[in-house]
Amino acid sequence: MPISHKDLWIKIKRESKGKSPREELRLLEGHLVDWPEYKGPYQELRKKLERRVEELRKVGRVLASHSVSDDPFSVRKRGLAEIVLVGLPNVGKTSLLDALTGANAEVADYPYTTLTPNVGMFSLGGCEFEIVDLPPFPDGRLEDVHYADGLKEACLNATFLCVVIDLTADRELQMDKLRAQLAEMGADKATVLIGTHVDTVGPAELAALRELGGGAPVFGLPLREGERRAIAEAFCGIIGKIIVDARDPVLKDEPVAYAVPEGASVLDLARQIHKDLAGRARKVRVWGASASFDGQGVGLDHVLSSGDTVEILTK
Ligand SMILES: Nc1nc2c(ncn2[C@@H]2O[C@H](COP(=O)(O)OP(=O)(O)OP(=O)(O)O)[C@@H](O)[C@H]2O)c(=O)[nH]1
Ligand SMILES: [Mg+2]
Repeated sequence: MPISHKDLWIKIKRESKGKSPREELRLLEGHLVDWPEYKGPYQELRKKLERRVEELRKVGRVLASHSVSDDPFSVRKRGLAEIVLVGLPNVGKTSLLDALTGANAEVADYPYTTLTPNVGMFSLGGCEFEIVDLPPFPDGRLEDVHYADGLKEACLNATFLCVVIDLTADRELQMDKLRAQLAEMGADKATVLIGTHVDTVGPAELAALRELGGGAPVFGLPLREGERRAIAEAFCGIIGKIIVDARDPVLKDEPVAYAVPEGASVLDLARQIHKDLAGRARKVRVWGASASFDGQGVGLDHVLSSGDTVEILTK
């Protein structure tokens, strides 16, 4: 009785788990040599494996031959901060990138899906952060993967790290493995924690992740309503900024979020919105924590708080 294509796929996935890309390439090449002659779904599966093998070979070539200028791990910084996603294989790093940035990077129930960094911009109004989805940290030791130098380069260059933990697996073990490898690199940076698979395990597991975070902000995937904003606020907190909303008092349309330095005044915000706005401002009204009451009239020197909404009237 031949093995069904489904069982064959499960077997290959199980064998690939935790393997480095080089080991996985060897494994898949071996399977393709012995591939059954059956048609239909076996042929589909074969095509899938061939695509994967081609990708693994390409990455091997790129990494073997890269020069400083085309190093895929050397990412040009854009936006307010460059944040790298760090996690063990198959925990949901690329899913997080896609959810935050709308990128359409490949997500698969397969370890080492990502072999070179995927980059996207996470935007919230006028606040933009660069998110770099890295290939996985290995389950074992850093030197087990051929791209260890790239991981180190990306982590050392990043503004800070976002550690991604699969809540269906052992949280503590994942944290220990990642911390050990980050310490080995000397990448002792501020972090935000993201627990994935909250839809499977429930919010209590996410709350338990807080105990491991040592005070780091913690969020979950799938993202909940309003979580993009909360994540952007946490990112801003790490770089000493707050998010305030500016609303056009004439159009009364949706407010636009801006990141301003902590302690910034209305004047600072006005300059950020438009270089001429501060000079033309006639009246300012504020809603939120810095206002004594909703819609309080304030001067340009009024110091803003996180989450304030500001209207700057020019006539
Ligand atoms: N239900 C559920 N599935 C998720 C979640 N996050 C990720 N997944 C699934 O987990 C699998 C792995 O997700 P990826 O985003 O590719 O994981 P990764 O960490 O980028 O994987 P590598 O690049 O291989 O290290 C995919 O099948 C995803 O659909 C989640 O929050 N909930
Ligand atoms: Mg990935």
